[in-house]
Amino acid sequence: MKAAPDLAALEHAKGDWIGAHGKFTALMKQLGSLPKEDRPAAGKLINQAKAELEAALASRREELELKAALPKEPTDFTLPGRRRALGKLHPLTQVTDDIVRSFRKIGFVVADGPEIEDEYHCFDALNTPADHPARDTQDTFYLARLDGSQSSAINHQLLLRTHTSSVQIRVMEKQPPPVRIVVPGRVYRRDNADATHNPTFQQIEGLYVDKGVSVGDLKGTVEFVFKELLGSDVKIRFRPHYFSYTEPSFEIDFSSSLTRKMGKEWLEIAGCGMVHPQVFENVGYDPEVWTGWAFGFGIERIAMIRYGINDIRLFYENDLRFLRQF
Ligand code: 2NM
Repeated sequence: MKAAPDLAALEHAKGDWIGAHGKFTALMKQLGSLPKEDRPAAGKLINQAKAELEAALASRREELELKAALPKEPTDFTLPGRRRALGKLHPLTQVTDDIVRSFRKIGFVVADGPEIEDEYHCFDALNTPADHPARDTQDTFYLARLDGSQSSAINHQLLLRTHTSSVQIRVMEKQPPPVRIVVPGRVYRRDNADATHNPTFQQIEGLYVDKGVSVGDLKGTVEFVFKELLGSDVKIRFRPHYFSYTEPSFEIDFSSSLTRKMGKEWLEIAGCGMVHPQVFENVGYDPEVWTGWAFGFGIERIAMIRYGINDIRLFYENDLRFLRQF
């Protein structure tokens, strides 16, 4: 047993000695041919020897199993290490980080808030009237009421936020001016997915509140950030628009070598405006004292323009062949 060179040999030896056809079994069978008075002593001896043999078997098995688990060759410590594959950030996270980095350079801080919002912070506080199409159940994911109460003056109906402006309301409710924040985050709309729509997407909105803030500050800031993001040849243009929470409101177009590559001079890229006095009233800021601007844009759209991606759904399919390119 002790001499068995490997586990197979050990098993073989075990069979020779204590298997059904082994030597011990044969010995036990011969007990019957001994005189009756000698049988107990002989049986005891045989069992003792068998127990010793089994102990030897177990200890050799342990040795051999340990040996089998060790590497066959000595370790070569001069071999190059095996590098663990590193993950990386999702392209949308990379673009978000870039946008945030640009805003931080000019004194903005990041604010965060809930994705499950109430109707008040998502719409009412933003001067969006109850009959505004953005509040339509067709466009918004409403959650079932928990308590069925509708008596409160504030509209607590829960929904998935349709924009991150709700976070800006929450920040203004909590802190006095001045405010200089950007709010990146996931938003939800009841859209069917196609090449340019997805029911959830990422947005970044900015808010600047201080005394004497002008449209000139807004345009200068937007131009700085888009030059950082999309190249120093970027030009910005404002077109009049309507948002209920800003007055005046604008849509922002940009033009650069990127837009010309896409066969257009101007591409719509964001919305913005001067914060509506009613919004300031709603959060307890005196609109006679404070002025401010806000803007918002979709992060997927920036990423698509920057990387030449033609289908928004690619960002949400988790196909590594797509994701590894960034
Ligand atoms: C946009 C366009 C224009 C906006 C307004 C506000 C707030 F909270 F100050 F009222 N937050 N974000 C805003 C204004 C967002 O996104 C296209």
